[in-house]
Amino acid sequence: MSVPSLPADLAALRETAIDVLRDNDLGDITRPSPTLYPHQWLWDSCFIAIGLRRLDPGRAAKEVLSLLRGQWPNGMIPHVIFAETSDFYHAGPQRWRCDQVTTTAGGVQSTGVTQPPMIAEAAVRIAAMMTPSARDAFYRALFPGLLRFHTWLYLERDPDDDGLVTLVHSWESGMDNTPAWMEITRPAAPLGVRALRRINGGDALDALRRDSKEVPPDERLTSGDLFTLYRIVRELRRAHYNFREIRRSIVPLVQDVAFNAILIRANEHLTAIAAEIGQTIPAWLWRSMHRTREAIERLHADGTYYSRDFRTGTLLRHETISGFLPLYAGVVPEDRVDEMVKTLTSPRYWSRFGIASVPLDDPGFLPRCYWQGPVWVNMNWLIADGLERYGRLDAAENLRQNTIDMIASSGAMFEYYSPLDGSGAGSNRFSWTAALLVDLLA
Ligand code: 9YW
Repeated sequence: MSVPSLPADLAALRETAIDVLRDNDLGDITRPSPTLYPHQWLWDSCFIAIGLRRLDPGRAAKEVLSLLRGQWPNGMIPHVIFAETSDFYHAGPQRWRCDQVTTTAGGVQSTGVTQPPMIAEAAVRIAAMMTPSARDAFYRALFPGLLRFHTWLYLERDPDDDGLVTLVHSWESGMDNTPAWMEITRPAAPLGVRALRRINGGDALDALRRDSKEVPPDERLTSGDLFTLYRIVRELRRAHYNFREIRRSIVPLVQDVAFNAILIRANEHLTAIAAEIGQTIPAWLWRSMHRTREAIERLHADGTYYSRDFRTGTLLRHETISGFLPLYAGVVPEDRVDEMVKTLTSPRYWSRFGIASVPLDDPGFLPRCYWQGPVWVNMNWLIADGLERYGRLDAAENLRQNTIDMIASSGAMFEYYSPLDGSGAGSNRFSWTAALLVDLLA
C-alpha cells in the first residue's frame, strides 16, 4: 500500500524503512536488527506489527500471533524467543537454560523473563485495518493466549494483590540501563572477582561484547553493567524463574512505572477484545486490572511518576522518560496534566528531535548511550499517543513531526538518536524505527 500524497523525499524515506523491514523479515517474525538482535523480541514485534499493518495487515497479525509460540505453560510470554539462527547474540539460550525448567507452546527456546505487554495495543491497531471476518478470526486466535498472559502477570507478579506488577530484571522494562533500574541493580548484585577479571582481561570479554564492535562502545552498556545484568540472570536461573523463589534471592524487584502504565492500556484493550468476540474476563482478574489503575497513583510524587522498590516500598526517585507513560495509560488526573506537559515540553526533555530518555540536566545524561539520554522512536510514539488522548493535539502533532524530521535528516533507521543534534546511534537498520515511521507517515 503506498501513500500517494507523500512528497518525494518522504516517499523515498518510507521505501528505506520498508527495505529495512523486508531485510529483517524472518518469515512470520521480524528481528529487531540484522547484527545486534537476530531473534524475536516481545515489544519489538508489537511496534513492528503496528507499522506492518499499514503494509499488510495479515503479515502484521502473524507477527503478533507468533509470540504465542514462546508462551510458557504458566502463561508467561518471554521477552526473547530465539530464532533458529547461528547469528551471535550475547545472552542466548545457554545463558538462560530455560529448557531445564519448562517447555514452550511452539517448542522454541526462550528467555525466562517478559517485556512490556504491548500485544493488546498492537492487536487492536491491526484489527482496525482488517475486514470483519479476518478481524474476528484474528481475535479468536489471539485471545486465549493473551488472556493467559495477563492472568500470569497478576498471579505470578502481583501475588500480594497490590495492584502493581513487579519486574525481576531491567530487561523486562525494555530499558536496559535506565538509571532508576541500574541504581537498584548495581548494589544488589556487586560483581565478583571472576567478572572483574573478564572485564579487565581481553579475549573473554571481547567474545561476549560483539555489540561494541558493531557500534562504538560508548553507545552501549558498560561492561560492568552488562555483567551485573548477567549476574541477575544467573540468580533467576537458580530460582527457576519462579517469583516465590526469586523473592528470597538478591534479585532487585521493581514495580516499574512504564510497564504498569502499558499494562493498564493493554487491560482496556483486552477487555474490549473479549467483549467483541463474546468472551468474558474472570471477575477476579477484572478486579485486579481495576486495582492497577488506582495503584499507579502511589507512584506519583512531585508532579511526576517513579518506579518503586517492591521490597521496601520506596520510590526510586530518579526522573526518566518512564514517568510520562501514565499519560499513555490515561490515568493522570486532569489537574495534573498541564504541569506534566510543561515538564515534558521543557528543554530538560524536549528537543526538535523528540523526548530524551533521561533529562539533559541529569548528571548521568549521555546523549548517545542507550537508555541514558537518547531519543527512542517508540517512546515518542507512545507519548504522542498520550498527549493526543489528553487533547494536547499541538504537542502530539509536533512530537510526531519532529520524529519524522529526525529520521529523515539522519537518512537511516537508527536504534536511537542524540537529543542534542539528532544524530543516529546503535543499529542503523532497526526495525521498530522503520515500522513506526511507516505508521507515522500513513
Ligand atoms: C537486549 C531489542 C531490544 C529492545 C530493548 C532494548 C535492547 C537489549 O534491544 O535490549 O539485548 O535485549 O533496550 O528495549 O527490546 O531491540
